[in-house]
Amino acid sequence: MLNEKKIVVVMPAYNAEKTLEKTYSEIYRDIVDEIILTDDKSIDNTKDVAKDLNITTIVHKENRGYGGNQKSCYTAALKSNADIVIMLHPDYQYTPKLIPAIASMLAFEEYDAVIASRMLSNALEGGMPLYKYISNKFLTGFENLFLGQHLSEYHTGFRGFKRSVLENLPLEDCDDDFIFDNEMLALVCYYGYKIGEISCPTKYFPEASSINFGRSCKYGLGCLGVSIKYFLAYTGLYKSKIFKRDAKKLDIYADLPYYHRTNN
Ligand SMILES: Nc1nc2c(ncn2[C@@H]2O[C@H](COP(=O)(O)OP(=O)(O)O)[C@@H](O)[C@H]2O)c(=O)[nH]1
Ligand SMILES: [Mg+2]
Repeated sequence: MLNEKKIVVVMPAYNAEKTLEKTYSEIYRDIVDEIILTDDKSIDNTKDVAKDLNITTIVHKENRGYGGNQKSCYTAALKSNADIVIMLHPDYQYTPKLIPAIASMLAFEEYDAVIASRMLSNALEGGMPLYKYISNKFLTGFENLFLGQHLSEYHTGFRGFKRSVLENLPLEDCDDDFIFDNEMLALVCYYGYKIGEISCPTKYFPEASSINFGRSCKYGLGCLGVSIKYFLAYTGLYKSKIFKRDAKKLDIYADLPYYHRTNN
């Protein structure tokens, strides 16, 4: 708890058995009330490593993709009565030691959403491939222009949200693949929530980065599309699916395939 707010860390996992324990061991438990991992039908033993660590574990029956996995993360966190939800990748790419910093920005109500930015830190020194660095800079410039923001990046996988953001955004209608992250941030802006940033060291090593050049290109093009759709919706010219008034929110009453539950 922090400022009487329940803090829940969610981890969207896919083949994270090698890095999960190390990531988990660096989570500062004094303020984190619960940790939830959603396993998107990994082909390794992620779910049992999570269970052995006594992490609340959900295992998808089918592989849904990174966005689909996050939908389960946030639904589970809302079901657990989280006030503050922090997404941390279990691939040990982002340092868990900054969870208290992110949590305090949200728990003391200064911000509605927080992103931990690699671009304010050591992205290249941390081993981010040059093509990803350049694309990140380009996409960030493009998105800032179309979304009217001043963010240092839109592509980090280390983020925190207040409960109300997860309840109000139409996340169910967002994509099930990687572009989910970008759609979600665009919606955060569209709904007028306040976004804070902190700098965050990052590390690139084989287990922490599996996305290849082809998938990165697809993601990059998707980001350009999200910015343009945002702009069209904002100016009232055309509202695409996620920007429509009746776009679907997460269903907090949905049944989730729990594999292991902690008692807290
Ligand atoms: N659900 C799902 N998640 C995936 C898949 N591939 C990667 N991920 C997750 O997506 C996140 C980002 O992928 P990663 O390979 O680490 O990308 P990078 O760090 O941006 O180079 C990680 O938390 C992975 O566990 C997939 O096919 N399905
Ligand atoms: Mg990674």
